[in-house]
Amino acid sequence: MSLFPFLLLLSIITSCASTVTKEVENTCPTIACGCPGLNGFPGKDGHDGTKGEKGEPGVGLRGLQGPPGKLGPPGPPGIPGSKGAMGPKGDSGENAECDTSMADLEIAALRSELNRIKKWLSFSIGEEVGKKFFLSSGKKMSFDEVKAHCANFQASVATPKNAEENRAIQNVAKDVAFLGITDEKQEGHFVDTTETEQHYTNWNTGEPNNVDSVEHCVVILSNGKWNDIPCSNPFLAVCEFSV
Ligand SMILES: [Ca+2]
Ligand SMILES: [Ca+2]
Repeated sequence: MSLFPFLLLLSIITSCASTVTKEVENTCPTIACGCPGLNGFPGKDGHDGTKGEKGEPGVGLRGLQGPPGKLGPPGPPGIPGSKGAMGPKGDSGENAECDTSMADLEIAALRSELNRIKKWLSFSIGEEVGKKFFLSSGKKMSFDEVKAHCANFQASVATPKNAEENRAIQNVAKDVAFLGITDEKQEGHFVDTTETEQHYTNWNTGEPNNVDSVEHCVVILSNGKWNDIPCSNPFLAVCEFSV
């Protein structure tokens, strides 16, 4: 066998190897010398990088505001607030006039009833003259006791200011009775129980005589005439009531 072809092939390989060695040394890509390889698979994703800074607002137009959302469910009741200050008194109600009318009717009814009672009393034991009504308890007592007795009934001792009243007291008493007239504070100066001078008088003959200088009270006799007597003597109590 001839060695020529073998030597020729060896020469080519050596030449090529020499050329490759030189190009590698000259950073020549290996691909220039051989067939290109297949591309490898993509590598795995890397880890997320750090969050970047907030960017600048965009320059586009802002969109229109959307419609309001649906009404949410009612919340739980809140804590009761503190009590407020009391307000001013209100106006009278519509029934005030009605109440007043009822009160007027009741007063009118009471007055009517009172007048009926007064007529019964006048018919039996009392006497009414003008705005005075005279009544006797039929009891005899001292002048101070008569004053207290009448005051106990919101009345005063009968004191005639004219002949008509004197006649009414005479009719009620039917006996000797005290009048609300004295000269205890100043002898001979007769005043009524309010210390007002007594102008009307109806003295009996020879009176007032102030016997023994102790007669400082006044009584009405059965004939309607007056006599001054000691205040401590007991006589009928006749009281006068305002009507
Ligand atoms: Ca006297
Ligand atoms: Ca006398």
